[in-house]
Amino acid sequence: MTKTRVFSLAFAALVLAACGGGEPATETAQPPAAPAPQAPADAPAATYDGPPAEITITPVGNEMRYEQTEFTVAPGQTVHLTLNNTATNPAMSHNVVVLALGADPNAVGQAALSAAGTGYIPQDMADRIVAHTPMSAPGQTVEVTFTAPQQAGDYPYICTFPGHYVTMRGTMRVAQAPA
Ligand SMILES: [Cu+2]
Repeated sequence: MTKTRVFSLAFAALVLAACGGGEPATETAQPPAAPAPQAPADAPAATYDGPPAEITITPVGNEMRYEQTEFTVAPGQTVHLTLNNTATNPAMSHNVVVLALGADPNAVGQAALSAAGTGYIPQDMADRIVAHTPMSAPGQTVEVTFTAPQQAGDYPYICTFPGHYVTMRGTMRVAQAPA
C-alpha cells in the first residue's frame, strides 16, 4: 500500500468521523470465512450392511385388513416390500403406505379420499409418507423398495384406498437388532 493510499484512507476516516458518519473506512472489511457446515451430531449416517429385508404383505381374504400387521427392520436397512393382493372381490384394491414417525394415519387416510388422480396418495402429505406401493387390483402383486429411516420407532402403515385406512393398518418397527 502506498503512502498516498494510507493518507487517503486516514483522511476519509477523519472526514467520516467529523461528519458523525459511522464506521471509519478500513481495508479489512471482509467477513470472516464461514465455518464449513457439519452434520448434526445426533444424525449419524450409519449404513446398514446386512441384506435387504424381504417383506410380503397380503390382505385377509376380501376384508379390509392386512394379514401381516407388524414387521421389524433395522435403521437404514433396504426394505423390499411386496403386496400380494390375493383378494377376489373387485372392490378390494389395496396398497401399503408407510407413514412417517408420528404421522396421523387418519389424517393421511382422509386426505387420500380426494387423491384419486394420484393413486390415492395425497401429494400435499409427501412429508408424512416414507414409502408406498402402487395401488393393486385384486389378483395383482405390487412392490416398493426403500431405505428404512435411521430413527428407531414405530412407523404406521395403511391402505389408502377410500375408507380402508380405518381398519387396514399395521406397524413397521425400526429397531436395532439385539446384540
Ligand atoms: Cu385396501
